[in-house]
Amino acid sequence: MSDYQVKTVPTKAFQDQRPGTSGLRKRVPVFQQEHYTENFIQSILSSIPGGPKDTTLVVGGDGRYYSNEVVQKIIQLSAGNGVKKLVIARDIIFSTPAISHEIRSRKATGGILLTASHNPGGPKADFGIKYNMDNGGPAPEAVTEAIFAHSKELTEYKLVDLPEVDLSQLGERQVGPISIEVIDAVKPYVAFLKTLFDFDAIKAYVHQPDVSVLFDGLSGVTGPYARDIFINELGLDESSIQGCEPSPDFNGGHPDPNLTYAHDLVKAVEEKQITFGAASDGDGDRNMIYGAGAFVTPSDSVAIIADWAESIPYFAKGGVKGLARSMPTSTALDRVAKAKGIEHFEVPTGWKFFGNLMDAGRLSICGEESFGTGSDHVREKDGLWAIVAWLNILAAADKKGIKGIKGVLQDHYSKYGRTFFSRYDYEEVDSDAANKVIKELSDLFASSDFVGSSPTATSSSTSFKVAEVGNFAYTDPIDHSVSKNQGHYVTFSDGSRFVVRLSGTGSQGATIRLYVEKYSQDSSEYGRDTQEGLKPLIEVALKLSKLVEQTGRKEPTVIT
Ligand code: VG1
Ligand code: CO
Repeated sequence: MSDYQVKTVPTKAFQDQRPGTSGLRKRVPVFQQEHYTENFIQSILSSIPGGPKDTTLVVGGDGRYYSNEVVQKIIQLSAGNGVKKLVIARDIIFSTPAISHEIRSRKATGGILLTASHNPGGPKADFGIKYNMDNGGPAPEAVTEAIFAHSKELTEYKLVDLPEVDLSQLGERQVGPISIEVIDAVKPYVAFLKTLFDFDAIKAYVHQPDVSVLFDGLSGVTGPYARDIFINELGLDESSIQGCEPSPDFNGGHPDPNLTYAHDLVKAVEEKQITFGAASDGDGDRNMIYGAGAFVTPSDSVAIIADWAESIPYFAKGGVKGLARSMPTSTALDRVAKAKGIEHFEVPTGWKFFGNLMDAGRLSICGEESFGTGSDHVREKDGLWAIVAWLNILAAADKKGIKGIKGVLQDHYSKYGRTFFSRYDYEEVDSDAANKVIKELSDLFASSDFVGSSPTATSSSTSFKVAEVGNFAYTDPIDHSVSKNQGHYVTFSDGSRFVVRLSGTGSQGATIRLYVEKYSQDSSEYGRDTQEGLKPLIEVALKLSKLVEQTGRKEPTVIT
């Protein structure tokens, strides 16, 4: 050890390293500034509860541009801070849920995840760094705030100068004072999935003559995982996967599985009338389920998985302890929870809020409207898990004569009614204008006669009576920590509502998200187009927030 000198490097603190909804996300040139990345890694290491000394950390990411440079820095800084061992994925390709699983199964101290998720990659695009705890889940606010506080004040960081480590070779080696183990990050995760689901039933289902499958990895991290699942395990042929070669810039695409960015998948599914289409995002924690003529909204997806949980061996065995959704996610899940008499929770946006409930044994299945669905098998949302869960459900439904995605959706609506849901994103809006939109709503909520008033959508002269308003705050039922300012909501007397909040994952300017929801038990509406059904509500939301006036944006950037 004495051969390796720990070097103390003087630095100047940056003031903009506050982790957002899911880690620190900035443009690559920001991370490339001298000391910038080192400072943030040092802040993470210094904020590990109990300190960095003698810890084991799992490291990997979606393989986006600049990943190798950052991993080499992590190795040197970890060595400088007394970390005992780093477990790194071969070529860094490690999906977010698979990292979560690896941390848990190894009982590691935590993990450093290199991803900006669904944001584009490349020299001018986004990079991201996130810390996960020993439960495999994203660091809670107390820890991310400690990282931020540290980053604002640090004056030096510690490293050991080491030669570049070759991350293409499997195996464990000693590099100076630190042990580096390069692992196959795919096999253990796929083996784990096989213990959760009924792969025999899924295999029989996907090989039926009238069933076809197409998965799109959007050139993100899930490619090798999907190949193992769909080709090796389920025995499907090459034509059932696309976009499965991870690329540092996602092949110039936007690795976000929604109707806008996964257009290649949507097009292929419609053209070839594929029964089951699916996609996941850059780091593999999001999913989209889309069959010919049948799109599953993420809000419906989590409700349906909860409703069919008994067909999934993991839940059939362990039971469903509780259900949860993020606040803007539609209330479809709540209706399943009520019907089944299961405890359910509404938490702020971001997966970190589900972890405590899972650790306390009170939550099994949860989801977010942003194409995030998952369970307590890990502590991250899990794209491939959701996709395999759907295949498991379709196999079970098929045996009951309920055919395909459309059949499962119709069956669900006839049991529970239909929740129409849509999100409008206004990306890279001027920050001042975005703040004015929020201020507009705050002022409106403070006025004494707003609750009880009936704003009208002029185009259809539909009016909605305001029943309740607020800025969502959450008290964690387990550790009683309070998270305030989590989104402005207006609920109307017919149960419909809208929510406005600012994104915490953007890297430039501000992104305003507008979420609208309407519930219907009128079966003549079940087949209706979502945007049509929500039109009057959207009009009212835009009017009340003065969004168009304040931002100059007539149309959103993305509608999901
Ligand atoms: C968005 C989504 C949120 C999700 C987060 C991270 O956050 O709305 O539901 O948990 O992204 O997902 P925000 O603050 O931009 O609305 V991922 O796949 O980017 O890790
Ligand atoms: Co993601």
